[in-house]
Amino acid sequence: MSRRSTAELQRLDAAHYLHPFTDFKQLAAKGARVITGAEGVWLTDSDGNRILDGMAGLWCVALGYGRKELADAAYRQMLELPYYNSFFQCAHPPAIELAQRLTEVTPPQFRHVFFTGSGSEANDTMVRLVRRYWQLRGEPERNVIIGRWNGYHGSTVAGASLGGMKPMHEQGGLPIPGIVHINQPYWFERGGDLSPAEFGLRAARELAEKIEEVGPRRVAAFIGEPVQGAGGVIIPPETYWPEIQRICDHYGILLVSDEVICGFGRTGSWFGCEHYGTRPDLMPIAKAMSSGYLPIGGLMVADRVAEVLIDKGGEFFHGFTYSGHPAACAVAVACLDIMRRERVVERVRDELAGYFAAKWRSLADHPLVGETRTLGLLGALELVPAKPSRRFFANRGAAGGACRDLCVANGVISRAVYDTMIAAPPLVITPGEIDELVARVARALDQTAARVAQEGWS
Ligand code: PXG
Repeated sequence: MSRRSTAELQRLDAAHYLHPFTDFKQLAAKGARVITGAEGVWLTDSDGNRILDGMAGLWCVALGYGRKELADAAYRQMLELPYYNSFFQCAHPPAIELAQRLTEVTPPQFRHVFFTGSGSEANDTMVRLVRRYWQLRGEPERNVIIGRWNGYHGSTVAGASLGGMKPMHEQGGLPIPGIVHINQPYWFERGGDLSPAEFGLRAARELAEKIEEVGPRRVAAFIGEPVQGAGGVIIPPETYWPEIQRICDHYGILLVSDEVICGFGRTGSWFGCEHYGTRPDLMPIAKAMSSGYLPIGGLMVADRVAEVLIDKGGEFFHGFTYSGHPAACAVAVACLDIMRRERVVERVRDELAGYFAAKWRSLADHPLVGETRTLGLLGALELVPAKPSRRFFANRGAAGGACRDLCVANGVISRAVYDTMIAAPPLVITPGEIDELVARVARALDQTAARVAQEGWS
């Protein structure tokens, strides 16, 4: 698109462009990394460097870059019908087809979807729909939704409120009323002397305690990511989710499985809830649904909720201009078709997950690495000041930030959540590319260790 030099692009960027989750002044001083192209799992920047995308964009580019079939689907749809809405009793083929395709790949309780433009909008939709559901059930006082500290459910007012990112709350007078939080199932930080299995149960039982504290007749729903993504790839002990399901059933509250990251194969199952055996009533989805090629999200609604809304609901006063955007839907249909045809999810489950786990685990020998964990194609490394210990660095985040920059210098994108390093590559990565990813991260770890020693971080 542009033949401007890197310096010129950086100058214009600093002058005009406010980036998401960014310290504007700091970035303007440093200059943004400008990505100009990509193919497969490889990004190209404006200086011509090739970088292995260990984060699949932002956890979304499941099928990798350069998929002509997805571009063709968008192009064809844009010529045929670039836009029409689904308000006022209209519909169009791509949205209808996508709704039907989604019910084929999601768990059997889901036969309806509400489309949105993003994961945040999916979660806003969830809040409105859950509250409407309980009104219609004759229990309007059931309007409290329980989320988790350090969960992430988006950046809109409701999404950020459902999430448990305290720095986000502090900047915005959040959470909104009617949203409360329990602790996360983060054994590395909070497990103490408990085994992961014991800790998983204890963490889940905080939900029952919170329900009792709020009042069992006031709680509408619980929301959680099967594996917390943005919070640091926090893979809960296997005991956690079954106990959460039991508690939701016991109190009769709705279970919301936020599948924006875990959905569409990331964990080696189609949806994270299937890996953990829960039966959610609602599932926000987005990201890999279109492999990120066009923005789209949605809320899957289970029959027992949909039936109430449909039979008793009347008009639901909610929707977005781009709910079910035709081109985005056409791309998502093509994306799901490729996933099924190429057996992408099965390949993650049967071939790549084990390979990735073994390679990633080899990093546990590094002096800086206190724990490695993986599920499917999600990986995390905990950087620690001393082994064997689950103690964090005193200046939390410095080592992680350094490691992230050194990863890029070594030609691989990783993400640091404080001192947790993360990998979530495209699901089409090859074993050879996994070797390359891990080798590059290993080099970055060596250089980070040198930096830690030099700075005296402990
Ligand atoms: N739910 C979950 C579980 C997410 O991970 C959202 C909802 C919101 O989706 P939208 O499409 O509104 O962004 C997300 C988004 C990161 C990062 O740095 C993670 C997300 C978004 C941006 C950055 O890890 N997740």
